Amino acid sequence: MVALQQISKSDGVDAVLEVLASDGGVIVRDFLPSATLQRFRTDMEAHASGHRAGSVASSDAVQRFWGRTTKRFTRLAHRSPAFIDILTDPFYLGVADAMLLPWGEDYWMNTGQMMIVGPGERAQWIHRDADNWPTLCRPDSPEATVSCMFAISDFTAEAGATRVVPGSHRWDDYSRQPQPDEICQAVMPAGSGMIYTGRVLHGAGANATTDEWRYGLHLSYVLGWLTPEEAGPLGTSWSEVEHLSPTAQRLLGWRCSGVNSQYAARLWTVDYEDVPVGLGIESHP
Ligand SMILES: O=C(O)CCC(=O)C(=O)O
Ligand SMILES: [Fe+2]
Repeated sequence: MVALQQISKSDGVDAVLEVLASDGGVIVRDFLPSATLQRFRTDMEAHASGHRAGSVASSDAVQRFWGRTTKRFTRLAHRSPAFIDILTDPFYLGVADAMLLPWGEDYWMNTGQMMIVGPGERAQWIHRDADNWPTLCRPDSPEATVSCMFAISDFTAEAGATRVVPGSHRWDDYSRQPQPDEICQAVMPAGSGMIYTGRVLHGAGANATTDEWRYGLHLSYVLGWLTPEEAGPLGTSWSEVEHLSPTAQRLLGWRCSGVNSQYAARLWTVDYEDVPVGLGIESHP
C-alpha cells in the first residue's frame, strides 16, 4: 500500500524538501495554529453557506473538474483576515523559496481557493497542477508551482481527502495513468496541510457516502514570470492590503516583480513603476 509520509512543522523545511524530492507530496500534521484555523474556518463557513455548488461555466470539462457538488471560491484575503497569516506563513514560504527561487527572481500567489467537496461528489480526475503551464509540466521541467492543501475540516477517506500518486513527479512518461494501487489519500486532521509539487498527480477524492462538507484550502505559489490562476489584485482593494508587508502585497499582486532588483527587468508594472506608485496611491519610496 502506498502512503504519504507525515512530518511535523518542527522537523523543519529541509525535512519537507527531502520528502517532496522523493514522493512529490508530504503531510505536515500541525501546520496551522489552532487560533488561526478557528478564525479562518468561521469566516469560510459563513461565506460558504450562501455560495452555490458547481460552476456556471458552459464547458462540461470545467464543470467536472470543478465538481458538481463542490463549492469553490477565491478572494480569500478579502474574505478573511486570517488568510493573510496562512499566506505569509514563514515555514511554507521557506519551502516555496527553496522550490521556486532557483527558477525565477520571485514568485506570487497562484491562488488561494476554497475547495469544499459536498455530499454526493464523485472523484475528480487525477491531474498535475503544473498543467496550467503546459511547457513546464514535463519530466525535466523546472518547478513552476508549489501547492498546499490545508485541511480546514478533518480530511477522511470517505469525505474526499485528496488522492495522490506518490513519486509520479519523477515518472519518465507524464502521459501514463496511475494504477489503482499507486494512489493513496491525504487523510489528515483539520489544521494539517499536504504540501505538493505541481508535477505530482493528484485529485479530489469522492464524497459518496457522508453528509459532510469537506473544507479544503488550496494555497499555491507560482513563479513571478507566469500568469497565476487567480487575478489576485482584482479580488482585493488597496485599503485591504496597504497595511500588509511588501511580501504579502507582492504575493497578492499589489507590487511588481523585481521591485528590489538590481537588474532592470520588472514585470507587472503600472506606468512602468511599482503598482502603488504608478497608480499614484503611494509616493516614491
Ligand atoms: O480538492 C482537492 O482535494 C484537490 C483539488 C485539486 O487538485 C484541484 O482542483 O486542482
Ligand atoms: Fe489540483
